[in-house]
Amino acid sequence: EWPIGDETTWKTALDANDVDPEDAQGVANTVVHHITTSLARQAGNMDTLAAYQATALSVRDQLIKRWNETTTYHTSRAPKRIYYLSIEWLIGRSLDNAVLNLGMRNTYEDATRKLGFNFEDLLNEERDAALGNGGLGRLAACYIDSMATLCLPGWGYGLRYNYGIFKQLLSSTGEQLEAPDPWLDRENPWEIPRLDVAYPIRFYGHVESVPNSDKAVWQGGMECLAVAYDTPIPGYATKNCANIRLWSAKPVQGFDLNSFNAGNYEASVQASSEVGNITQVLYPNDNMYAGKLLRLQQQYLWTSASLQDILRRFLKLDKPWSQLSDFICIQMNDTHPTIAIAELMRILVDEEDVPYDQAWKITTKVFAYTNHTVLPEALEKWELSLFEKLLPRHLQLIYRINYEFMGQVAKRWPNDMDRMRRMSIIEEGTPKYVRMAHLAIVGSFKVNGVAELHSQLLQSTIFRDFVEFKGRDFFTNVTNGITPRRWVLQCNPELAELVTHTLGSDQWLTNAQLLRNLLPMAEDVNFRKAWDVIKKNNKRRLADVLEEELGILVNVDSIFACQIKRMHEYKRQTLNIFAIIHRYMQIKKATPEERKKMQPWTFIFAGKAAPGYYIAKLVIRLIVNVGKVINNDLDIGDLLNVCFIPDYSVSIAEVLIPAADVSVQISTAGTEASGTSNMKLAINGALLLGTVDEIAEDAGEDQCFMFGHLADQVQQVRFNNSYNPIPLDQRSPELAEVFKYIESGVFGDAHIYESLTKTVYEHDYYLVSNDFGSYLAAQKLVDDVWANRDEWTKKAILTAFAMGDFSSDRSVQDYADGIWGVESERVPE
Ligand code: 4GP
Repeated sequence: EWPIGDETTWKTALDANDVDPEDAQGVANTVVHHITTSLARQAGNMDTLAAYQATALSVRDQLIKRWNETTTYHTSRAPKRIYYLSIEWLIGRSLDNAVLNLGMRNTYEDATRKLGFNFEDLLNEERDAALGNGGLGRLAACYIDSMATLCLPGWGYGLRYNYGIFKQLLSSTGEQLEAPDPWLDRENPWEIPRLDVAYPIRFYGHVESVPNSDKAVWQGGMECLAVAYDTPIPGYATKNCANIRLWSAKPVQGFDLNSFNAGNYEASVQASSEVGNITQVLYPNDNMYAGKLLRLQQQYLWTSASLQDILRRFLKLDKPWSQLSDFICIQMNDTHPTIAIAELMRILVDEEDVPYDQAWKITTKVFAYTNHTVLPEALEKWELSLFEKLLPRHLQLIYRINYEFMGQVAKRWPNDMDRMRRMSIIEEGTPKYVRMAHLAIVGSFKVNGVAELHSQLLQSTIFRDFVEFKGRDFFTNVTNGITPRRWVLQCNPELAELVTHTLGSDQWLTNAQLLRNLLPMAEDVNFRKAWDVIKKNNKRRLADVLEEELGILVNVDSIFACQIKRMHEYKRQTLNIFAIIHRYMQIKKATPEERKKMQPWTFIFAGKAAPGYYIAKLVIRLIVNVGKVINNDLDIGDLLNVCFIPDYSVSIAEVLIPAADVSVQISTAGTEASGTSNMKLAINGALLLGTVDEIAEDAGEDQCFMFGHLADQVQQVRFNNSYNPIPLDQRSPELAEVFKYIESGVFGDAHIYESLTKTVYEHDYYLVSNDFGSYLAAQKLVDDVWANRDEWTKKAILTAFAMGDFSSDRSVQDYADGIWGVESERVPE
């Protein structure tokens, strides 16, 4: 039955909004409508920015329509839903991706051309949504794309930072400078403010227990609101549209006089700006936790608001709490949302009158936790006193959770104090800490790592005690993946076209395993020619950018070797730049005859260093200064170039990745949980030069250049480096030579780099010297294969088309089947 008003009027009006996806005039109408109304501009007074904005708004209309249909459909079906909680969403640009997923790319291109604009120019007006640091945040973005495409009923939840990851600038001496990224300044056409969807959030205050019950009353302190902003995410080849709901902190409407200092206007205004601070900026650390109060405020605001929202939806179903896990699953992307476990307990016990034991049963069926790193410096632990101040009730609940948990451990292993100390959620000592990973494990029904090796290492190292306690089945692996829509179709349209044409359909975009059918094409001369043309075009496009942005002229016939990722000691950009210096020294020494036999290389780096990470910033400085010397040395011709592209972003990656010949993945074995740039590079035909990597199995070892110590050797070598050190010139004579060269001042004042070389001279925790020789040898093998270009192309093709397993559709389906227990709910056509 029609709910309100006249049905015919409504339906006619709704139909009038429909646009035929093939109708360029219809699309142009909607764009012009936004130009003249939403933007209040005249047709004669237009620039590309305004044209981009109007086009984006027109696309957004399409998304909202699908979003509404999806929501209505899912509400009517009431399926189990999956909620993906991620404190980072590294989305990048949305326009191109949206029109591709809607199947309207050509129509929009046509329509905007007819209106006098070049679609590519409009795409370049868009600012990246850079609400993430690196792998973890980009993974979330790929996963929501796959959730939409697989038609899973699910949403993402995150924070709407006013400032995303900082903009990276380089000083004239090669130092990283950080500038804010006010990405919302131009307004964000992709978000829909939901000022009506807002939840109260409390911080600080005090707790009063309720006699003879598990309950307590938490009151006082500071109250604010979390307000929702929605970003619709269209699936590919489906009407389904998912959502990322981002929370923004706002003062309580009309000022709650208690929490905003009644009678003191100035203080209350200040309190409100403090509240605004909470969602001001993304913490710029990757694989590293910082322990700041504001970060804990962010985590609580986000998880509490998300839970309130999730439970409101559940309560509408009118089901008992005992059925909560039949209707919702919450996937925690790392430990950042772990406070949600205590928050759900608080809501159930304190507000919903559920007895503690029952509440715990309910809670532990809802959460699953993904770990993304074994690096100890990345494991979150909150100083207990800070935690207690901000979230006193949650700490009480965590004590109780820990008490019950320790009781179970003690029962199983009586008198094993050491084990209890290791496993406790509370780390004893001065000061004390709350260990979030332990809480996440104790409160979840499943824990997973993100690659085979990583998941094994988790179980044999940092979570070993928990494997003994929970059993092996409790831990699992879900290997990461990337979306082929953005990382092939959008960034490499010529390759996508070749694949679709050769396969006779575009189904590989939703079933990436079909790429395997193209493996035999490696033997087809014409296919290889077509492949080479595409790679060359992509390299030219990148070379143009390098010339324009950096003033560096590169040889497009050289090997483009890309190491594009956050700057981190464990990722060993050091190994790469030291090897480049070594290569440079070899070229300088070589006779003209010898030089003729050498292969030309262009090394490309991009990545940000955390602002407080001194050594990582020093590595950038070295790379830039080595580049200056090498790129300006006319003597070596075009045998070698080194480029550091500043301000790495998703949209820069989209230009870099299709142009790469070699994918540099050289972290110390066992330290990189999974890596995802490796997957994007491989599927675009870059050969893997690396230490251990799961993709080598699928690509075939023959296609890859592997080197270095293996994960199970690292501990021993590391121990020797520290306790039985041999001098560097014996460990690696080549590296010792490189260091001498740096110390001679070729790349600027030598002592600038002392603290960097010292890390290798002394403990060499990351095995740079131990792997240096074999890295050089692996590069030599690359040289040899490059000399036979046909063989190279074959390997590239065999690599790319073996990557079907690394589609995020596969990963997300694995989660859905193995952990979430949710099923596809496709909106009917
Ligand atoms: C990253 C891991 O370092 C990377 O190997 C993995 O591919 C990615 O997560 C997604 O799973 N971890 C982080 C972090 O970004 O901050 O821990």
